[in-house]
Amino acid sequence: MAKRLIPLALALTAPFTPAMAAEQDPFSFNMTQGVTATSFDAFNLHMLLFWVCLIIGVVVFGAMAWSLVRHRRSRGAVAATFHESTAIEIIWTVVPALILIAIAIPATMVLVAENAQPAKPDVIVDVQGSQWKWHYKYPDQDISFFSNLATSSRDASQLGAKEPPSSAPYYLLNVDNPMVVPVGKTVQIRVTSNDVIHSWWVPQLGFKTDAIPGKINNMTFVVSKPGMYRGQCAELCGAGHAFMPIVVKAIMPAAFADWVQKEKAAAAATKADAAGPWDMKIAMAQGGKVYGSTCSACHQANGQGIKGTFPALDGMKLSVKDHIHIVVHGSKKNPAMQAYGKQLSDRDIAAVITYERNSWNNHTGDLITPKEVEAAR
Ligand code: HEC
Ligand SMILES: [Cu+2]
Repeated sequence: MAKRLIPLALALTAPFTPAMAAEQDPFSFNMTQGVTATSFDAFNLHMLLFWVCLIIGVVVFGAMAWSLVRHRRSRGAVAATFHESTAIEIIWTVVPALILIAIAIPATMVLVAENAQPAKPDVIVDVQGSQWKWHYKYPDQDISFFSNLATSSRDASQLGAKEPPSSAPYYLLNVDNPMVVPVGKTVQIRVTSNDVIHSWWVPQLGFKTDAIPGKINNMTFVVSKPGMYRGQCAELCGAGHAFMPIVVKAIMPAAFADWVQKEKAAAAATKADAAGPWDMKIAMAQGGKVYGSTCSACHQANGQGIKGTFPALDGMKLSVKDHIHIVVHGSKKNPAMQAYGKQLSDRDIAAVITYERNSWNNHTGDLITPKEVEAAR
């Protein structure tokens, strides 16, 4: 018995050895300390309460064990027969009440501190949840982009019972475009939703913020060290709930400034491209990308859809006109098929429709132009 207990005891103490405290440690049973003041506060509160609970446990179980041993029958103990003790009733009501009040004070202080909003944050990010991706907009920097589940995770999620391949690290926790924030700066996020309730949750930042249609929830944080911090939507929001992870990439302010410049240049390049040449090859390449990030969650990479839920696009008989219409304006019958006119550019829509009409067993040869899409808006 003792022999078996030793490895168990070692396993239990292992998480407390410094070597094991490393990030992403699967044997670390404690909650993350995180990288923001909020998460530090939450962690310290958690440890304080942990010790309070431990002491209460030791006192209660100690008293029980002592009584059992002390008043055992072999010692000739005779049970007392008294009923009702006002003194005891008062003690076991008042003492826990005092403990609860004592706990409530630091807990409330953490909650209040967490919700304090600074007058002037360094960076503002508008976060919008939608089925099933996040949209990030930096109003002051004039940057905005969608953050979709990474294609490697998307493809691996379609393997059925097979293990995801090693080419899909951070399976279901990786995105194509992470939210980027500067380390050491005050970042305010303003969270809302485009459809149903989502919740923006990154454990290492120390909070969850609900994304509610028609309402904006603010949250402020300062990330203390560079890194990739991963989270997920934390409000059940439909079939793709597990497929809208969150990745926050925290980088030094100088690198952040570079990133802002790069994003701006890329946006300008896309704008310039919009006037550039348009042919089957360009449309298919761009369409494949848009399809992989935006459409394959439902219609699947192989165009087969999911029987009874999302229609197959492989072998579809849609006219060009109807095809453009449903992608731009969405489906009245089934809101899962959103109006992508609001989310994608004319070029992206023309590309993805061209891609759908010329992939799998579809060989229509139709090349849709951005002009046709614009006309259908
Ligand atoms: C959230 C799930 C979802 C996503 C993402 C999605 N669709 Fe759909 N799509 C649907 C559903 C559901 C329908 C069926 C609508 C109906 O019954 O009216 C549909 C229908 C369609 C149809 C009509 C098929 C037919 O044969 O009538 C086309 C074309 C289509 N989608 C293209 C796209 C494109 C292009 C994208 C990406 C830009 C996309 N879809 C993304 C759910 C989705
Ligand atoms: Cu969600």
